[in-house]
Amino acid sequence: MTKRSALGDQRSAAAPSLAAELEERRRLVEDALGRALPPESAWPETIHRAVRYSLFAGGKRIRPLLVLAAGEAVGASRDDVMPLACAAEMIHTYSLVHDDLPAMDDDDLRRGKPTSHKVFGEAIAILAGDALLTRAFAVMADAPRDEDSVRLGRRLAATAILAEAAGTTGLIGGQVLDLEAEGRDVDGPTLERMHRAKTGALLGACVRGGAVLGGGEGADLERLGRYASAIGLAFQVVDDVLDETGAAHELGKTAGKDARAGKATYVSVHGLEESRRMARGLLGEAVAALAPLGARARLLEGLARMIVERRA
Ligand code: GRG
Repeated sequence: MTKRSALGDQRSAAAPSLAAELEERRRLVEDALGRALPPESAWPETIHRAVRYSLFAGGKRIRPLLVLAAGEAVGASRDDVMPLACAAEMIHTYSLVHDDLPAMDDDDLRRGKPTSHKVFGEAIAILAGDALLTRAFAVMADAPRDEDSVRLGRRLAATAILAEAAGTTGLIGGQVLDLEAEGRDVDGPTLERMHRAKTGALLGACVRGGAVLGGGEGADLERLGRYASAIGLAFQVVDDVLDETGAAHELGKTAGKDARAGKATYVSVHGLEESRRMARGLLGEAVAALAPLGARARLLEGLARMIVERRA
């Protein structure tokens, strides 16, 4: 069977060397996430099993990779930005666990596995989401004893960026808009606002937060902010395209669910081809914003292409 990307072509998402570099960083993230959480055997075992079940269910780790790539773009070491990489993935996973609950999107399948509430029950799934959100900020606050005031300041600034993205003007606000939009006609600007808050805010925070935590300054931060804004929206446009065109076994979640639920998506509002055109346009904006950074932004550029050309 021929596999097609979200843009409808057969390009591979990442060149082999880039794919290997991303894979190396992904492994570092897996290790760091493993260390950032209590083991399954820690009391109370049930909650730690539930947290690890969702966090290690096979996510693509796009958000941590964006943090590491943003750090590299401003010359930071991986260790400098790893706390934010882990915290962002924990917040992302919490949002998926809660989004899948019967009171929200009511989904049975996530990352190719039964959802948390299907395995552990609703109460534990709610608490697992809460635990991930709480742990994320504990990880950000866990500064080495000898951390100097400049680094502490960066840590605080990155934490504020993350908190804002997770809060009522970001993830939560977008989810509220999404719930309120169900069964209603939604226009293009409202849909864009919803997507930017629900999905774009956290992705953007990974880039901007990674740059700030890594010591980026001035024009670099402004350029990375423009990149973050473009890929944040592009991610959800592509998700809408994949929901229309993808298969459940490729997506690891229920395909076509938004369309069946009568939810407004980029495809329902703008059509499939226009949505693909918009995704390409946003990719172009993201790549253009990176141009002055040269080779330092190579990974960020690769991730932008991966986001727009992905199949799941
Ligand atoms: C419950 C506070 C709260 C918010 C929920 C993020 C979200 C808001 C809902 C999740 C469902 C959804 C459609 C999210 C949009 C973002 C998205 C496409 C998430 C999937 O991200 P991937 O593809 O997933 O990076 P993996 O599993 O690879 O990490």
